[in-house]
Amino acid sequence: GSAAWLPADRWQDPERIERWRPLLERIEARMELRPEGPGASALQELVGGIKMLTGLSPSLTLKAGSPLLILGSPESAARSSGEWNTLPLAEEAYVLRIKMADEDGNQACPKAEYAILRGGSERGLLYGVFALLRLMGTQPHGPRESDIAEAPRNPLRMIDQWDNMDGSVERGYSGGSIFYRDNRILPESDRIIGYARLLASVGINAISVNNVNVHREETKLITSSLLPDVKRLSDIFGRYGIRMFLSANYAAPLELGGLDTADPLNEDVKQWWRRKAEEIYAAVPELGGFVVKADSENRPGPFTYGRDHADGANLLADALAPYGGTVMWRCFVYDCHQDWRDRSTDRARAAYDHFRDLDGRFRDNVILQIKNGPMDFQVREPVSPLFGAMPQTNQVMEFQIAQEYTGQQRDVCFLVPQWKKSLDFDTFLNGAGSTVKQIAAGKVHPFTRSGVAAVSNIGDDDNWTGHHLAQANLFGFGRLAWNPDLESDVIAAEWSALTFGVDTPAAKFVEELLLESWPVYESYTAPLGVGWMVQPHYHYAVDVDGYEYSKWGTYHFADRTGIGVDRTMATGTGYVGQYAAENRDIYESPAECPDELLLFFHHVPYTHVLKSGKTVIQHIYDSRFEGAEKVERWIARWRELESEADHERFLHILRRLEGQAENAKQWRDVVNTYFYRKSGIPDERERMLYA
Ligand code: BDP
Repeated sequence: GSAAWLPADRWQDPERIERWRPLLERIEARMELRPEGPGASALQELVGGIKMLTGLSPSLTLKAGSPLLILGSPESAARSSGEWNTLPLAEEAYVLRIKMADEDGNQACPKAEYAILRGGSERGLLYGVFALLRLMGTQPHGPRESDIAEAPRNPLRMIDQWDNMDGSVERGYSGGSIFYRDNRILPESDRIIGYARLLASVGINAISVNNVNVHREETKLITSSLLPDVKRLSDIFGRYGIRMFLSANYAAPLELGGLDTADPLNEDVKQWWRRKAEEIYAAVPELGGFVVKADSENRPGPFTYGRDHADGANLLADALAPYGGTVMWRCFVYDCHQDWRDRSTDRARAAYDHFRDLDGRFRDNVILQIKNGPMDFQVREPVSPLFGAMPQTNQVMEFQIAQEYTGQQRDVCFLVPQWKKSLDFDTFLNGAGSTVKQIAAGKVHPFTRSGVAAVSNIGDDDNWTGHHLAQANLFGFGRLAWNPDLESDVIAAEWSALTFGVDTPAAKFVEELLLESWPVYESYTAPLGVGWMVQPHYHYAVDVDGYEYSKWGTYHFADRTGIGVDRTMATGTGYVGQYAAENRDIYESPAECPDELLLFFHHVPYTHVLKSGKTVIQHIYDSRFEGAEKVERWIARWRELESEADHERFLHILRRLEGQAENAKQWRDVVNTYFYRKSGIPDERERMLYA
């Protein structure tokens, strides 16, 4: 469990070891080795990984030079020439060449001759080492001749912890924090180092280590008493090429500085942040900067002083600029105390309405961090219309790996296909091809900083993520952040092979299950993009009307004739108008709007016929039955694989699946009964007891 997808077990097949052996007995490293640098970690990971998988202990020679590793015969490697050798590499890039011996000789047992790994920097080398270990873990029959050149597509690949200093984790489903306990930062531990390794192994290069809701204790992270510990933490991540950020409290000048205002245009406030930044960077010179949640869900912000969010973000950006720091300013800004008053108060509109017109006013070291959808990490949402709509303002897209609304790591829900749906979405904001992934990569607008960020799903549970299978989401986010073109099935297959052994029946089944899991989760929960039918506050388990009459702006408007939120321009909230014409016209029309988002955009009668040919009401009934049945089938299949996985892991997954089956049945029964009572329309297939 705790090794997750990193090398943990010895290969059982001696032939596999033989095939790799020529590469694994001697390693020549060329670099200026710094004990605390990512180059040292790269060597450690490589040698440790080789030992773990094969039992071999490579002999190591170290020479000066640029980051380069030669595995196997350096004499043969020296003879090799080619692009890999001369290609100029970006800092985080690597090239890996594996050369096989006797290509046309011993086909039955081809052996490797040498491998060369070059990094654009020590970090590039580290990513290359992890890629090589991944190859070793996923190629069942030994090495293959390869020439791989890789560079990450997204400049920023960031993880946000929502950890609190009391040791709890907001929306954490895997135990407590690995970073804090009793309002103190924990000493260096295997967990913290292990986490840095896991993140680096999938190419993550930044992390924010405290909750975006910055309360009293966390506000003190930027004070002299805690900065030495912050530095210690930052050094651990630094060894793995990961830059650390802190979430900052917008009201810090009041809470720490004793000022009576946090007005971003006030000179004393500006001065306070400048001095604070000087103090912080004297202690932690490599700090990435701040993540800020302002004017959202009761957090303080510039609105209090009648200022806008460009004023607020620039205040902090100016303070951090002399040290190269960045402000990640979140756009999750909406009024959580309002009811639906008129069309302008549709919560889905809020981010765009608050930020769009501020384009061009933000400093260069500000990045707007925008949730993937306009609401809040629901099972299905359209892409946020703000993403890409501010050509002169740096942006990152924010995803949630923690399964807050997608089963809380009790139910399986592999989110890679959901994220890909967002990343592949064409916004048309700069003509066709303005996909989210291209915008995030900085290829559509002239962004100086951009990429993707995501809320972490780990805690101090032995297996990191509560549900074993939820590890696949952390792995998958990193892989996608590195290369958004990777297919979901490739990512699922990689993770399953690294976890359950390559080509094993357990790995194959888990791969299938992962790929089915998001559609299955969607099929037994809230239908057709409507969202929010969860228990208030907890967000797990069904409560159809739980949020219907509250002030959170999260409604489904089910009545006796129909359901859904009218967000059209013609008769609804006008939210649809925030999209480029190509998308707007599709969403505006109930006939063209994709089924899966129909109720997000339209209020329709229960008898409305979907593209699938079913009525909305029959779709609701059928899909809830199908989802619950599917989970039962997973359980039956998993039971057959009992001898294929280690017993503890087998049982753990079985128990979780059984819990999921219960949850799915409850959703099915509550949702179906509710809609039968509202609509009075019976199930065509008469599967329900109308008690
Ligand atoms: C919501 C969570 C809440 C977070 C908020 C956020 O329920 O705990 O603080 O998002 O992203 O999904 O700020």
